[in-house]
Amino acid sequence: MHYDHNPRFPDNFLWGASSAAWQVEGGVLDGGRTLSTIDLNSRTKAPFADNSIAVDHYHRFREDVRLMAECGMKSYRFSISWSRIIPASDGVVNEEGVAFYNDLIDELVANGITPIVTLYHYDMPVWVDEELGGWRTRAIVDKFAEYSRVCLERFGDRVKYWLSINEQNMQIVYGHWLGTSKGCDDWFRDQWRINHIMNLCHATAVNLCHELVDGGKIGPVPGLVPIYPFSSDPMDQIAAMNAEEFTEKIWNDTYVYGEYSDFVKSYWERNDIDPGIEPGDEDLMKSAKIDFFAVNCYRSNTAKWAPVDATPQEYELNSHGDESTKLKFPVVPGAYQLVYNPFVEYTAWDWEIDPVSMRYCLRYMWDHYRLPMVITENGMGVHESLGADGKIHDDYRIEFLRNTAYQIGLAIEDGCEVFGYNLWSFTDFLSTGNGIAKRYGLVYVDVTDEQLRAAKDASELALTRIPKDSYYWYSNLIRSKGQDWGNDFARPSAGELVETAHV
Ligand code: BGP
Repeated sequence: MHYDHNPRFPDNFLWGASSAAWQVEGGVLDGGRTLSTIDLNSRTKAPFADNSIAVDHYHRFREDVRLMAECGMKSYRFSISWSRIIPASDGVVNEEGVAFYNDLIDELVANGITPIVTLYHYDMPVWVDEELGGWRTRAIVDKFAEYSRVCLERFGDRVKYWLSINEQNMQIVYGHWLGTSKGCDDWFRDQWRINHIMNLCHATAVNLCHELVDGGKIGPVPGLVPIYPFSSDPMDQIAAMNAEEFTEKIWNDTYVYGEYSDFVKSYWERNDIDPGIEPGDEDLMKSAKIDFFAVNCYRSNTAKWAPVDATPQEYELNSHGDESTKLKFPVVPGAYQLVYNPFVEYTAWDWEIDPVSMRYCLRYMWDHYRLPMVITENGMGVHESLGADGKIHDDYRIEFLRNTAYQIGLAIEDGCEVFGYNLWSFTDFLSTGNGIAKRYGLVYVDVTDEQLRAAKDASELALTRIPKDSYYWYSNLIRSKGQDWGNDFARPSAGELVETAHV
């Protein structure tokens, strides 16, 4: 579709930014918190810093919220650290942890910023893993319910948008990278049991939210990477559909329909996989009606047919953002292989720079599920350091974000219901695997992985916040309600810019 006007965003559109507790907070043992498995995982990622200090949002959240308010932000999506709320298996609620999130939420609300809260963003308490077996046993379902209940009861008077589990699909697809496969000896089969237990936790949280939070709405947060077929060869189309099923559609279908699709059931049968479904499970899953989808979408993938006799290859991420760790695309014989897309450019981490994928993703999700959507992650991770003038002139990020925001606007014009854009991220903080070397922020945090590793605690570091050019650009876009795209706005890749784009 071509439109002869700039896209229009709803008046109450939630322009914001996003984070996760374990990546931004630091203070991993402060205020009664105990360690989570991802804290331990992050300690194995040298030369990158672990998350002990992160960017010290735990102590500096008031400064961060002030900067958000000055930017004009309308929402902030963050996660709660389970081990800050319930630090041990005795189940006793840590009032200091509750107080921290109460203060953060109050500060946001006082500044007119809507909180959007994730219950689980990769940070499993060590006690849940060691004493209960983590996601590996059904014992976690009750514990997750107890934890969710505390969050919903204590914060639900002010928090109306809740997110259950961040990127459940990615936690299964990248089980080794994200640590979900810990303790499993047959990941090929075990992943489906773990996934089922996650579905039960998700469903329980959905029902609890509806029961406990007056006006509360809740949704899952799939990590979506739209899949394009490499060519018009019919087998490339089937390969794209296969890749889509195995990386995201299986999860989205289950959230919406509360039952597993025929596609995945047939796959389990052929591969002798028992996902551990017990009587009553599908009733629980069916009863949990989600209100919206939270969408994490950064990029696209391209799929090609992989013959049955192709050599299998596991996904290997480019984890350093340089030539030393070139990415290896997965090859799944008889299903699909992912390949480079000649039509898009790539970041130093080999992520596709493809703003149009956001419009595709929103259209796809709307056509399949007809549920409102809020974007909870999207952004560009790059190596950055302060210039001679002490600033960051990140025109590359501005170009990426505005082309993406424009595509969101086009998707809204196309008829999709989208109520917010929470980009990743507000300040720089630790990337999932790359410390602070991979920066996404609108606000630079003046620290390196080396300094973070050398410091004993946050008080030794200045961790100065310096707004980048993208911060001011975003502020203008928000204040103009999505009309001021900047004077040097270039034609977006979908080619649908019209004269009035220059405000
Ligand atoms: C998403 C995760 C985030 C975040 C982001 C960027 O999948 O939900 O936690 O890390 O990806 O990824 P990375 O930090 O690896 O660049």
